[in-house]
Amino acid sequence: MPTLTEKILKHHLVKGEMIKGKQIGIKIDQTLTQDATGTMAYLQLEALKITRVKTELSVSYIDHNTLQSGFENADDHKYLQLVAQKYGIKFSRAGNGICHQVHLERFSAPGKTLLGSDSHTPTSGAMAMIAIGAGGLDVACAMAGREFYLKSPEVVKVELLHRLKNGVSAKDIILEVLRLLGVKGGVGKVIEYAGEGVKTLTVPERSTITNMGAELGATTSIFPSDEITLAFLKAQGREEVFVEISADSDAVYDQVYTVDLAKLQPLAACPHSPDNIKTIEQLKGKKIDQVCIGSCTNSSYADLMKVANILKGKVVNEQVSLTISPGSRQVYEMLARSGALQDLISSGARILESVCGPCIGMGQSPSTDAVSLRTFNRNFFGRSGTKSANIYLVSPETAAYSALRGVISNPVEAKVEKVDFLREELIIDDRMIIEEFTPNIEVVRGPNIKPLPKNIELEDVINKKVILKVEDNITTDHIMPAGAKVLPYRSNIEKISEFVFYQVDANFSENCQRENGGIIVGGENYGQGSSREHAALAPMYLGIKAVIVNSFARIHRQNLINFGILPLVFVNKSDYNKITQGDNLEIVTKNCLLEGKTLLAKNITKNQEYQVEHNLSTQDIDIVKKGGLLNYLS
Ligand code: MIC
Ligand code: SF4
Repeated sequence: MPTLTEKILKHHLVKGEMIKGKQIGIKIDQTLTQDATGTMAYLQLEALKITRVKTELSVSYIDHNTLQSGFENADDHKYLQLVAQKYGIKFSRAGNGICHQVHLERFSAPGKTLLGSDSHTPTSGAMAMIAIGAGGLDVACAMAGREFYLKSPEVVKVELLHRLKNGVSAKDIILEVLRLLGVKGGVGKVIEYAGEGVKTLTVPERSTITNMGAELGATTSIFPSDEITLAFLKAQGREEVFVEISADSDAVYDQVYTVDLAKLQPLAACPHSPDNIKTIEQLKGKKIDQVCIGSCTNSSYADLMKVANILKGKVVNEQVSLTISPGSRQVYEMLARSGALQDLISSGARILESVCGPCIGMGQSPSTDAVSLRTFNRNFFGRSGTKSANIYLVSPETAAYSALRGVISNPVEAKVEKVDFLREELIIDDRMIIEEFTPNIEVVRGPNIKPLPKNIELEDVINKKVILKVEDNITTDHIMPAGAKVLPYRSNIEKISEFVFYQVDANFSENCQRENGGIIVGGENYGQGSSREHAALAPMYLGIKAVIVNSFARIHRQNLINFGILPLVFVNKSDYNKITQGDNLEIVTKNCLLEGKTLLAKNITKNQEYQVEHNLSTQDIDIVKKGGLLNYLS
């Protein structure tokens, strides 16, 4: 009867019972971090005072901050390399590839659990893993051997029928699922793929789907392991980790959706949300200025070979700038060996490093009002670095074909033949992954790596101004933007806090300092997107005590708890409309913050009262009361 998700969770269950919606603690087998979230995660690991990581495998990747115009990133990388060596963590050097792509290729293993300080960690769900994104502190705790807490999820089945037509790709499948479920349709759920269509998809194709399941707000997404999984592992020289694992044939799901692959057509997510889906036929002919191919969603060897086949012998349209970022060094080398790199270069494509690059706003910000087609997973407002730009998320085929024509074009018309890339022998070379354990090594911190800020215990009465009121679907890119200007300060909370909400309200940080903190009020799905705990840590530093919204995204809510900020939800959603920015709110927590009980938020300015619920477990209440998880554990 169990689903695949239930099988793996049950096998790893160490705390609680698997009752939907109730908190459970699971054992984490593997962790991953990347450099933009990693410095904080490892500063936190150091505070946990262990001598060696207790997981089966932990990997630290350098892939986000690699454009260096100052010393900050270089210092971070040095720190990360030393700290990895001190605690016995594998270290994937800059240039080796994007964490999710490399992890999928070199470390993913069916039936295992993976926790990563990056929201796209579910990429490895393509290999039948329960792979979950979380804040750095949760990942640090997992490395220290602590179980990871989550709400026992609902399981949604997406049944895939038939096979894709030429020119239609895995990206179109996940865009269709996003059209069906929306950006908050996956909250509290795991999305399990099943059906005859599964066998028609290779592991990299499956990983495009599980990767972008993050945009559904899902806890994770997962495919069963089968002969396709085994073939991938064999090609990677790692067949010894294979186990066959899938849902029972009579498994019971909370919801079921069906996608007929044969009927799918190329799709695009239009500005500024991954669920704003239109068909390419509807958008056809729209002039474009830029095309970016890559990111952890679509940068596999198979993806880039499809791109090379489309570009071969042609030149990119003169009005378009095309960049390509291979997902890993393996992909890059394979492109070179096969000769496809030559085709890409000849076409005028600008080949970038094997890193996140433009996806996180590190370079390639589009020109004013530009239309940019990207094979990435997020087109949130301002994320590209240009507020007036319009970003469309598409498949590699659509991106490449459109780059040639200068307008959005339907790749079905390109008539590119399907190629079976698994038949080629892959280049396997792990020399860019360092594995050392030197417990006595001195860990050097550059001047931009500041000590962790500490929170105080929760006050008995929170009496603060609503310092900011925002609408639905606020992303962590709104709260704590990334990009070339801000990313170098990920290890310096005092400095990075100057940028909190600055695209929404340029005075936010100053206002917090003047008012000695405050309360934030928001709508639905507050905190969607990235796992960056800086979106909780920096507001904590600025004195934010509570966030009251109509609903939260999972990772951000947990990050708020981890840093001692009360996450509250309006019992009556319409109360959101009654509050004005600047109102004074009072919330009594002493003797009132109890499991299963609601709290009262009094609007002193307007003489109103609102019921708010916290949905915190007893453990989470203790964590918030102490001012966060690190205080709780020490
Ligand atoms: C992202 O895609 O938004 C990021 C950058 O990878 C983040 C992590 C971060 O902010 O460092 C994520 O997805 O969690
Ligand atoms: Fe990197 Fe973009 Fe993937 Fe985030 S979504 S890990 S920034 S490639």
